[in-house]
Amino acid sequence: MSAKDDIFLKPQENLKAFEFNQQVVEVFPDMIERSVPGYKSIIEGIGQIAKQYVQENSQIYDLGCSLGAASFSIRQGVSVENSKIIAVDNSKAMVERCRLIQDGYKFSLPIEVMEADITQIPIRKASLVVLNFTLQFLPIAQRQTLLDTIYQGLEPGGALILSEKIQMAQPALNNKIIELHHRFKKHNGYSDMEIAQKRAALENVLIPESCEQHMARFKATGFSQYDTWFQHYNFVSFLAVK
Ligand code: GEK
Repeated sequence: MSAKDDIFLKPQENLKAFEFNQQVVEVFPDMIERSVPGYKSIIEGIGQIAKQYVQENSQIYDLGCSLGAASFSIRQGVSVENSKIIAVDNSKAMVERCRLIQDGYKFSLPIEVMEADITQIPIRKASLVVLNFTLQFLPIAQRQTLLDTIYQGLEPGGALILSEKIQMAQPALNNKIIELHHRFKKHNGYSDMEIAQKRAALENVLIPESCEQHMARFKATGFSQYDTWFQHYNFVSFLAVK
């Protein structure tokens, strides 16, 4: 059990842009579960999808791994020869806590936790790449280049799982879905002020795109098959196969 997320509970006069710092690390599991509809199901699904796509003698990348929940789900279900997970995050606080958690468990699939910017690392011999709610934090201009790098590094038959908060293409419907998401957060114990302050802190930090934009990017990258495998309100997960 992680500590309860109360970061935006009190009114903040000088609201700063959201950062993945030590304060966030301390409450992260609680924060993500109470904020992202379907998070647990997606993590579980990633483990199941991994069983279908992870190959022997390959690498699995968990990009923007935070505390390594997706890696953990994959490690629990997959046992193949000579493969390993490379879990990457550019938040020092996240990486330190992730190492501590992952080192506490022994699975046949080893894990290497790296502190790095996911736009700066090579992707090699990959059978599975996971971007679980990470691409949305990159400037839009860098997103195609990252997908190209991932595609180049994937083995034939390898897969990319991309989970994102999305924006509906039609504004009226988009507003209704945002309202439903806010109700979901309220139901999970966040106050209106917490919801409003978090939203403001994420402005220009988390930049959502539409499903159509993600699909167009998969096509431009060259993926042979791609579609959604999960959606709850404006939270979607895609599977793309090389
Ligand atoms: C999970 N995948 O629990 N390079 C490396 N890491 C980055 C970068 C970057 N350029 N930009 C952001 N991050 C996780 C949840 S959280 C999603 C992912 C959320 C990292 C950032 O430090 C943070 O840990 C993560 O991406 C996003 O399955 O909190 O909404």
